[in-house]
This record gives sequence, C-alpha cells and structure tokens, in this order.
Amino acid sequence: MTRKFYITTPIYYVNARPHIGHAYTTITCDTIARRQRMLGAETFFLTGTDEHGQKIERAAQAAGKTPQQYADEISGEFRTLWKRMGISNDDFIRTTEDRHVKRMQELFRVLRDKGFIYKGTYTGQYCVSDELYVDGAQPGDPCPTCGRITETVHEENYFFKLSAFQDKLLALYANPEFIRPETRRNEVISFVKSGLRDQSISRSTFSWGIPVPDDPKHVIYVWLDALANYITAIGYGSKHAGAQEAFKKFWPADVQMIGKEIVRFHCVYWPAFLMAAGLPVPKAIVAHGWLLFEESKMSKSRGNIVRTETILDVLGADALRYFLLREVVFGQDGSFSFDALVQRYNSDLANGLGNLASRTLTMINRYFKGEVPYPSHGASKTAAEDAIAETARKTIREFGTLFDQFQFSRAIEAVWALIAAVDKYIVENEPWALGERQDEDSRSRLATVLYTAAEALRIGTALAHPVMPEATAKIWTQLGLGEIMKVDLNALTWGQLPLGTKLGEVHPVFPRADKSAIERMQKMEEQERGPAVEEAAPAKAAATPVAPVAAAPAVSVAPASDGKITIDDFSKIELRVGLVKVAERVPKADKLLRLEIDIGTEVRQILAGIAEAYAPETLVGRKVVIVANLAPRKLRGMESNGMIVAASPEGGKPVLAGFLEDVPVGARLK
Ligand code: ME8
Repeated sequence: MTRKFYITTPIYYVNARPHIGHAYTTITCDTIARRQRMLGAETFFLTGTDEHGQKIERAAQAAGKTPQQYADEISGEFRTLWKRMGISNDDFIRTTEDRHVKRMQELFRVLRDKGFIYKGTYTGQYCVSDELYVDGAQPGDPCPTCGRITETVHEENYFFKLSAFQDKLLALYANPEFIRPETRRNEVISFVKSGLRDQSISRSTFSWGIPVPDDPKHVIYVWLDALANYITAIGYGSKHAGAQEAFKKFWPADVQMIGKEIVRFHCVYWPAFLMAAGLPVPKAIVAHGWLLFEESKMSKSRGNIVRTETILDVLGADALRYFLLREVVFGQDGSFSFDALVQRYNSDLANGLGNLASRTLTMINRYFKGEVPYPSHGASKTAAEDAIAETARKTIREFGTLFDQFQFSRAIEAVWALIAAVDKYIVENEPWALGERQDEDSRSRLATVLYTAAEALRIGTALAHPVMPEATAKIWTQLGLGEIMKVDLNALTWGQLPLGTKLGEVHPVFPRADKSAIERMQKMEEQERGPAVEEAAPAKAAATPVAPVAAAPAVSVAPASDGKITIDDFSKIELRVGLVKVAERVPKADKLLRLEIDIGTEVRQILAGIAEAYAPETLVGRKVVIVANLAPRKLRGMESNGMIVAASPEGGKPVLAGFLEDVPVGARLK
C-alpha cells in the first residue's frame, strides 16, 4: 500500500499582506512535500488563511471594508503569491468557506456532546493582536507575547475543560517526536506542568466569527476555529463519503509546521481539542524560528517586512528558497538581508551549481556532439572517479538523513560539498586540455571525466529538486532526462545516467547578479513602505515605537468591554499645541522632515514622514498638534521625541491637524 504523507502550514491571518516570514514556512513545507512525492508518498499539502476574529474585524473597519471584502482581498493575495512561486499545495482552506464553517460547528457539537464544554463568565485580559486570553494579567498589563496592552474582557463564554487534559498531554510529550525541536518541547512541558485552566472558547461582544451551534449570540473563539482547519479541509465533519474517506486516509497529519510563537496553541490546545473529540493527535508539531530583518522579528507591526514579490522580480523564487533553507539554521532565528541573499546566490548558485552545469554540459556539447559520453572502465579510469562516485553515494545517504531530521541547511551543505568536489575534480583533470588532443587515450579519458561530472551533476540536481524546483527542472531537461518530478528518490544511485543521452539546449540557469540587484530590491521595498506611517507598535518595545506621523494616537490603552476606551484611558495621551521653529529635509530620506517644535516648556526634535505632502519652508511658524508623552525613537540615526498628529487618508497624503482660532503654544488638548 502506498504510504501517505500529510503536511500543513499555519493558516495565515488576513490582517496583513504576505511577507517573506510567511513564505519561509510555506517554502519549507513545499520542499518537504516535494521530497515526499519523489519518495513515492501520496502527499497532501495544505495551507490557507485564518479570516475570523476581532483582529480581522477591526482591521477591516480601519480599512473601511466589510470583514468579508477585506478577507477576500488579502486571502487572494496569499493565493496569487503561492501560485506565482509555484507552491505545490494540494488545497487552500479559508475559514470563511462554507465547508469549514459547517464542519467546524460539527466539531463544536461533538466536544459539547462529549461533555467538554460548559457555559461560564470570563473576566480577564485579552490580547486582540494575538487573539490570546492572558491568564493572571491585570487591567493595563501588557501581553506576554507581543507587549501590547491587553484589553479587559467581561463576557459570558463557553469554556473548554482544558484542565482535564494535563496528564494526558504530559503523557503525549513523553514521545520526543511530537514536539520539535527539543527546546520547544521543554517549554511546553513546563507550561503544562505549571497547571492548566479551562479555556474560554467563544466570544459574545462582536460577531465576526462562526456562530456557536444553537446559540448564535456567541461566535467560536478564533483559535479553535482556526486550528480545526487542519481536519475540516480534509473532510472531518462532512457527510460525504468521499470526504470521510479522505479524512480517514490523511489524518493524523505527519508534520504540522509552525513558527515558534504559536507553539502553545498547537502543542497544548490543539491536541487537547483532538483528544476530547476522540481523534488521533498529529505525529509531529515542528516549530521553526523567526526571520529577522534589521535585527527584530519581521512583522507588519514593526514595519520591517520584506515582500516576497521583490525577490521574485529580481532573483526568482528558487534563489529565495535556497537562501532561506541554506542560510537559516532550522529551529533558530535567522537574519535576512539583501546583501546576504545576493552573496549566497552568486557563490552557491551562479558560481556553484549553475557553473558546474554549464561547464559540464557545454563541454559535452563541444567534444561529444551533445551526447553523454561512454566512460571507460579500462586504463583511463582512475581512483579520482571512484572517489567522486563514493562522495555522491554518501551525499545521497546524508542528504536523506539530515533532511528528515529537518536539518535542511546541513543537508544542502552536503550536496554543495559534492559540487565542490566535482569542481575540483574538473580543474585537476583539465578536460579542456584533453579535448585539444585527438589520441584515443585522451578521448577515452575525456569521456570518463565528463561522464563523471555529468553523473554527479545529475545526482546533485535530483537531490536539490525539492529545494529549487524550477532551476533543477531546467538542468534536468538540459541533461536530456525529461521530467525531474518523476524521479524515484528511493532508487537514486550512482551510475544511472543513460549513456548516449542527447542533451537538451544548454542555457545558463543562474545568471550572475551584480551589485545593482541589491540596490534595486532595497529601492523597491522603500517605495512600497511609503511614508513612515506605521500601525501602533508594541508597548513593550518602548525604545522603538510608532511613527512620527499617525492618524490615531499610538499609546496603547485598554478599551472597556464594548470596544470603547474610558476618559482615563484617553487622558494617558498627552496632546499639546506646538509651534514649528525649524523644518528641513533629511538627506537620502525622500519622505522624512526634521522639525524643531516649541511645546511651551521645551523645543523638541521630531521626525515626521510628511516631506511629500509639505515643503519644509511652509511649515515654519505653523501650529501643530503633537503627542508629547511618547517614548523617543531613533530614525535614520536621529532621535525623534514625540509625534505630529495628522490625518492619513487611505491612499492619500497626510494632512496635519491644526486650529482655526489662535491657541497658545503648549496648550493641552483634552
Ligand atoms: O499566527 N519569521 O497567523 P499569522 C518566520 N492565524 N515565520 C514567520 C514570520 C517571521 N518573521 N512571520 C510570520 C497566525 N511567520 C494564525 C495561525 S494556525 C491554526 C493559525 C509565519 O498570519 C510563521 O509560520 O500571524 C508563523 O507561525 C505564522 O507565519 C504566523 O502567521
């Protein structure tokens, strides 16, 4: 019977456009799925979007759209991007799809019927950004995950009896394969050992979610809704025989890949929900680290994202795939930079695999009319050929072992060690010099050298295919070998390159990237970021908060339970009238102005992203509104001490807030 393999990514929130952090997880899963297919497994690879909850409802509101319109748009962007990148997912689930909604409600019913759900009242703190109940927090406390100030929630909820699962979960973690890597497993074990409280699994103060069956005043907690995607997508809860069949075949998942910040949801709540429903738990939850950019986690709220499209436009998907899997030690955080990307591309792809392919195939074209030559088993075969064959065999073994342990970087390194060995072999054996001679020994030696190089190239290419599907498929065609996807990796071994194979047309696969590639990508990202207007940053990151211009106050406050804030909350924000004394452009920053503003008690330096809307000279002498009690931040190496308040119309330029009547400098707005 064919072995099955089911792999999932998290389903991504639709409050932010995809960036290379999301691409990292998706690429990793795609690579694993492709290798599994080449190993003969019946593979199902699932990704999708997480579209319900208060965070999405608010983001849609802010964008002036209905939540559904908003979700349609951003979910569409994820799908378009994955398609453009050639991601081989077998399905894409959206939590707003009817199939998910119905099956999710069925799961809720099952949990309720089995006695694991009861009604109660929740009073406590909630982080909307992480959609997380923060146990033990007091009003005004920050979220332990993102640092934003939590909101107080007081509402009637349904609860899940999580406390009943402490021992069962600890027994589950005894299996070291269940949570990977080990560090994450230890964190989860100590969290569960410290005691589990029942978990609220519904909300009743907003409506953007799946209604609780038979009690539609409540919507199902977005994390229960979202986690269920992994089973609803493959047929759980469906009445159709085909769907039931698929569920039976593919569940439990073999690998559920996530980023490290959502380990608790996947390793504690998720298996508890499944056990309560009487379902098997996944075989492995695998958590990777974060992609950092400019030294902090790449995320929309920090405004430090890199879009995948920029890299696709300039270097292509394979370059990004290779870089992420080779450069980042899986499980740990890894830094992204355009410099490092281009450097890796040139050294490993243009000069490494690309160069080996083009020099080997070009010489076969030149000296053997484009047909794979017959190696000699006689005198012209030396120990050097045996050494390459042995290295190739070892690489096949090592690559498989390391890859299956999620050590992608080391697995790739093994293939590149083979490429380096073949390069050295070519240099030492000088096929170009042999090609100049016409005697039989030289011809025979040349055939042996080029066959050996081509065979090693074939093996390296087959192994690297899941990592770089597009480029390796091209090399495969140039080798005259047809469809690389059909290769059976179980049977891959030295000596299978058919003699006399007619090569395809030879083209360079990785043209060298020059320095301008870095500048081009940086420029594209700068343009995309636009003026330095960002969403409010985490309160925790006090040294790096908020933009110099914002339409809304950037100090986090705790809304009362109906989403409104109290007067006390508002009074935390110190808005004052300021007078612009100096205004000038910031060199090499198209959008930024440096302002000196008198606020009555002192003159402040504030940097504002308004250079495209206001010429500096028109601002001097103007009265503006500033947020005076904002923690200072550095922009372009200069301190910005406060923030100017401006309206930021969607798609338009910022407009400064001002007064029709005269007001004294330093007056407080309240
Ligand atoms: O958490 N580095 O969605 P999300 C590495 N909807 N990976 C990153 C990353 C970064 N800087 N940024 C994002 C959610 N990711 C929930 C999941 S699942 C039932 C519900 C990747 O849009 C990484 O996989 O915030 C992370 O876990 C995921 O995107 C978070 O995506």
